[in-house]
Amino acid sequence: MKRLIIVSNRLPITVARGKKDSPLEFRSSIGGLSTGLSSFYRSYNALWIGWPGIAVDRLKEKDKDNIVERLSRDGCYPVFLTQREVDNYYHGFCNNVLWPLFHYFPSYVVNKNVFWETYKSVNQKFADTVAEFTDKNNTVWVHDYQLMLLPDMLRKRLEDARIGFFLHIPFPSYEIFRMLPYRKEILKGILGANLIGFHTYDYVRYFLESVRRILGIDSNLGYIYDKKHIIKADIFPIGINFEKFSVESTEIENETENVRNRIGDIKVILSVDRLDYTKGIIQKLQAFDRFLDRNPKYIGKVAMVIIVVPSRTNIGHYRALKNEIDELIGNINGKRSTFKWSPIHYLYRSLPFERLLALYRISDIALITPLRDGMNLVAKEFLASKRDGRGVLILSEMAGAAQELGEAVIVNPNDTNEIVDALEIALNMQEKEQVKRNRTMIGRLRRYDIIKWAVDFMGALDEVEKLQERLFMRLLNLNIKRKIIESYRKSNNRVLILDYDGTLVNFSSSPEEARPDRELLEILEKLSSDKRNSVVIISGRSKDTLSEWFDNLNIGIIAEHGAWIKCVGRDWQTIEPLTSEWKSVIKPILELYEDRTPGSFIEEKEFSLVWHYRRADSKLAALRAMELKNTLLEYVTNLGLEVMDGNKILEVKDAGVDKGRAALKWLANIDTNFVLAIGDDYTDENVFEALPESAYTIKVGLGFSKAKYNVISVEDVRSLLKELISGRVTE
Ligand code: ADQ
Repeated sequence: MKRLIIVSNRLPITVARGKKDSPLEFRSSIGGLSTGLSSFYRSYNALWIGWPGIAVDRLKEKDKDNIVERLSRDGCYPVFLTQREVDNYYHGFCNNVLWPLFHYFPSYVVNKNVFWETYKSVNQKFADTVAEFTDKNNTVWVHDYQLMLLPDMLRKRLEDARIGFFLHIPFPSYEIFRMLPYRKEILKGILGANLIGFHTYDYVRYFLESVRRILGIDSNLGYIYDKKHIIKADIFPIGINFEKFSVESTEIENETENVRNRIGDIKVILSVDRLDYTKGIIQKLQAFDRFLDRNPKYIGKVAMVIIVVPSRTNIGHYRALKNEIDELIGNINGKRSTFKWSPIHYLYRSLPFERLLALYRISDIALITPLRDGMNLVAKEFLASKRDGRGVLILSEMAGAAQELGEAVIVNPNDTNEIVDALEIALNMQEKEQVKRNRTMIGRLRRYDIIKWAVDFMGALDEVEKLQERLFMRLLNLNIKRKIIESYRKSNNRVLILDYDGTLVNFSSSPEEARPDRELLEILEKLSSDKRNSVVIISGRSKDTLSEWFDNLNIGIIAEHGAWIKCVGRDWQTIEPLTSEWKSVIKPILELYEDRTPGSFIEEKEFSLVWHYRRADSKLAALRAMELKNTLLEYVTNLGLEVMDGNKILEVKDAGVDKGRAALKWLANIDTNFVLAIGDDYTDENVFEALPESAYTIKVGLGFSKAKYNVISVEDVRSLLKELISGRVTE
C-alpha cells in the first residue's frame, strides 16, 4: 500500500521522565512543524519516524516496548539514541556547527571530529529504521538540517524510492557554506532526494550555486539531471495551522480577557522567541529602550511583553545570552519602572497554547526582528490570530517570512534607529490602514496554510516522478537494443555518426584526460575495420586535434561543428566556402573579456573563435558570459555569424555551419539503410533533427531531446558499441 513516511529529528510526541524510575510522560512537542503537520500526517496514512526526546540510557527494555506501543497509537515510531549520540550529533554537530553556520554566525561554530562522525552514524541509524518500513511504493519526506545525509543514504538502499527533503532553516550563501569542512558530503547527502524544498527563492539559489561550485553539477530551471534520477529544488514557504490561531471559543475569549485585565489598558508590544542568538533579542531590547528615550510621552502607556522560550542551555553562547537578556531587562526596568508601570514584562518559559494565543490577540504590535530566521512562524501566527484585522507586524527583512509578508513594517534588525522608527510608525498607524495591510496578508495565510504547503510539496514530488518516468521511458532498453543490433546485422552499408566529448569520453577540463583511451581506440578500431561500416566522429574540436587523435584509424572526421570534413584517406576540405575575415572584428571583443575575466582564454579555430570560461570564477564568468553574448549579438547578424552558448564556452562561428548539415553531407554519398547517431549536447540536436526518420538517434544523459532514445552515460554508449561488434546484447 502507498504510504507516506515523515522523518524528522524529533517526533510530534516527546517522551520525558522526571526522576529516575518515575513513570514516562508523553507530551505534544513544541514547534511549528510537529503541531502543524499532525493533522496532515494522520489523514495521509503516514508514519512519523524520529527521536522521542529521551536518551535510551535512561530506559529499560520494558520502557522501550512501552514507548513503541504508545507511539504507534499516534502513527509514530522511535529512533532510540544514546546520551552520547544526543550530545555529539544533536547538541554537537547540529547545534554547534550547522545551526550557527547556516544562520551566518561562523565564529560561533565549535567543531570536533566526533561531532561529524556521530552525525554520520546517527543519520545511518535513521536510514536503517526508515528502510525497515519502506519499499518502492512509499514516499519518504525527510525534514531539516539534522538529517541532511539521510536522503542519499536512503537512495543507496532504495534506488526507486520517492524521497523529498525540506530544509526549515536558511540555506546560506556559497561564501558561508563553503566554510564547512564536510560541504561535499552534505550536498551529496541532500541530492539523494527527488525534490528539495526551501522557504525562499534565495535559499534555492544559494543551494544550487553551492552544488554548482562545490560539486560541479549544473542545474536548469531548478532541475538537476543526475545520472539515474531527476532532482528538483523549489520554493515551498511553510504555512501555519490557520484554523487553530483564528479559532473562536469561550475558553479562548475568557483567557484573552483575563490576560487583558492583568496587563491593563496600555498598548502592548509583543515579542515571542526561542532563546537564541539568531533571534536578535538584545537588539530589540536596546531599540525599545531607545524608543522610550525618544518618546517620553509613551512612558506608562506602552509595555513590551517579551516571552523567551528556554532552549539549548547546555551551550555556552545560549547561557551567556540568557544572562545578557536578564541583565538588560533588569537595567531597563530598573531605570524606568514606576510603582504603577513596568516597561517590560519578561516571561522566560514555554506557555500553554491558550495563553500564547491570548497574548497574540491583545497585542497591538508584534516586534519580530531575528538577525536570521528560516521562516518565522510567530509572525504568521500573530496575524492569523487577529480576527478583527487590527494590529501591526514589525518584521525583520532577514526572516524568510518577510518575502511573503511584504505589507508588514519591514526593518533591518541591525539598525536600532530603524526599529525605533518602525515602533513609532506602528503606534501611530490608523486602524483602517492596519486592517487594510493585514487583510491581504491574512488572506494569503488562510489560503496557503500548512496543509496546503504539505499537499503542494507532495504534488510537486509527484510531478518530478512523472517527469522522471517520461524520461525513463525514452531510455534504451533491451528490446530496442536487440532491434538496433538486428538491423545493424542485416545491413551491408552502415553509418555511425558519433559525437566525441560527453559521448565517447566524459567531459574533462584537462586536454590530456580528453584524449581517447585504449578501450575507446579498440572499439573504434574494431568498428572501422568492418568494411560494411562508415564511422565518423563529429565534434566541435579543431581539425588539428582530431587529426592527431584519429588519423591512423579508418574513420571519417567532421571538425569544428561541421566546418571541416575529412573522408578516410583524403585531405581536409571545408563544407562550404567559408571566410574568416570576421575574426578581425570579433577577436578584439573576446580579448577584452579574456583580460577582464581571469582564468578565461580564447581558442582560435580556423572558422570559429571560442571563449572558454571553465577555469574562471563561475559567478564572474556567468556575468561576463551574459554581457559578452549581448555584445556579440549586435555584430553577428550583420556578419552572418552565430553565437553558441556551450558547456562553459561561448563560440562564434559562421551561421551556415552546423553538425546537422555536415551529417547530411556525409550521408549524401552513401547508400545506407542503417544510420546510428549518438550525441550529448544541443549541437547534436541538429544532427538528430536532420537525419531521416529511419535513423537510430540517441542522446547521452537524461533530458528531453530530438533523439529517439536516451542512454545515461558514456559507459552505456561504449557498451552499445561493443554489443554491435559482438552482435550480442549483454543483459
Ligand atoms: P521552529 O523553532 O520550529 O524553527 P519558529 O518559526 O521559530 O519555528 O516557531 C516557533 C513555534 O513555537 C511557533 O509555532 C510558536 O507558536 C511556538 N512557540 C513559540 N513560543 C512559544 C511559547 N512560549 N510557548 C509555546 N509555544 C511557543 C524552524 C526554523 C524557523 C521556521 C520553522 C518552520 O528555525 O525559521 O519558521 O522551522 O519551518
